Amino acid sequence: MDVEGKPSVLGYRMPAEWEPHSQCWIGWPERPDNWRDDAVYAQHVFVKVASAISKFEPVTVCASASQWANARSQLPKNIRVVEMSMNDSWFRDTGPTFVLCDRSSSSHKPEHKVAGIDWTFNAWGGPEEGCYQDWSLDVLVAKKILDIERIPRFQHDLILEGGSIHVDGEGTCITTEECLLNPNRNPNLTKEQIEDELKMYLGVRKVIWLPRGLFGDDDTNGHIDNICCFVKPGTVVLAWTDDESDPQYQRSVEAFSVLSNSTDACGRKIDIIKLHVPETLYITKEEAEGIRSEVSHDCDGKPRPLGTRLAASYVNFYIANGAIIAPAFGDEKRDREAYSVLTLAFPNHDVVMIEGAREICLGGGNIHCITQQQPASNV
Ligand code: KQY
Repeated sequence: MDVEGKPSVLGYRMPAEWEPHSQCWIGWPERPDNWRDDAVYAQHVFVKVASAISKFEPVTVCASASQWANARSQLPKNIRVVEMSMNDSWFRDTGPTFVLCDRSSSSHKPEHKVAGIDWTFNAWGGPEEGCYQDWSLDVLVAKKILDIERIPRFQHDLILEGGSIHVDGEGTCITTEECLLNPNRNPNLTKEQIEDELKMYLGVRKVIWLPRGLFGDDDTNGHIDNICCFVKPGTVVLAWTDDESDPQYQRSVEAFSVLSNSTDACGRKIDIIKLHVPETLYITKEEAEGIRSEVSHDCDGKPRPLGTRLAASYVNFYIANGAIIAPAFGDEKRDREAYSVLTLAFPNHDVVMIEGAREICLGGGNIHCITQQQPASNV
């Protein structure tokens, strides 16, 4: 059911990811021009991610009609598998951004405490610059999820993906100029107009703009969820490198400088925890050869040639109820360091590192990008 009006005016706000969830939504990967070897390796890692999350909160995995039986057979019984068509499986970006109305002071008491924003999706940049040409099924994902759950939907014409925003639940949003001001998203809107929409829809009072996202995150034009995220109000983790010769260095320094000169919506200075990126990873010959677009021309996915640097970052983790589900890249030193940094940053959460997350990275994102939390309504 569609709702008229702006979420914040009706008392809704986007909760922080660490607030309680009723479940997590994940799509099932299958397109052979994005996921190598007909997605078999990606599917194994999606199973690991879904299984890890399901130890902490309910998980629903959505799979196409032709993949439903395969997904069902690979996923543990405690995970619900529902049939849903899609062009690819990035539910952070195609799923709804859930909002919650929990303010006891709100004069407006909506019938539903949880609602969802259905942003407009153009496959990360439209026909010229996006990741594929046909996203007609992706644009229905948010609506289908909200329908399944009988949750009201706010439709928005703004082109925006969930991976391009992070909130602290207390009025602050962080995003990147590289993505949200990219002419391939909303060329007719000014920065101020985009900021106003974020305020009205997410219920935030302040937007902090980092200039750029992670080096090499070209699929998304620098989503925030690969470079920086809140771990609690007033504190962020920031993807970092000590290697001054790495093009990532300037990006991290730039972001550090903006954050350290910013205050959040409550007037707090921002504490920054550095989270070093893994050793630089590149697409191998074997991996490139397994991607269908590299061997035939009947697929419309963005090419992923041998030698391309992967946009690998530990910041792309999911905050489940009581756990952090984070990528491990097989870099022993940095994986261990990431585990320690995240354990200190989230003292009340278990940290679960998912081996083999490189497979998700090969598709252009990571664990945060493939998950979408639904907030609990009984709070
Ligand atoms: O970063 C994300 N939120 C999604 C990555 C999508 C990549 C598409 N190939």
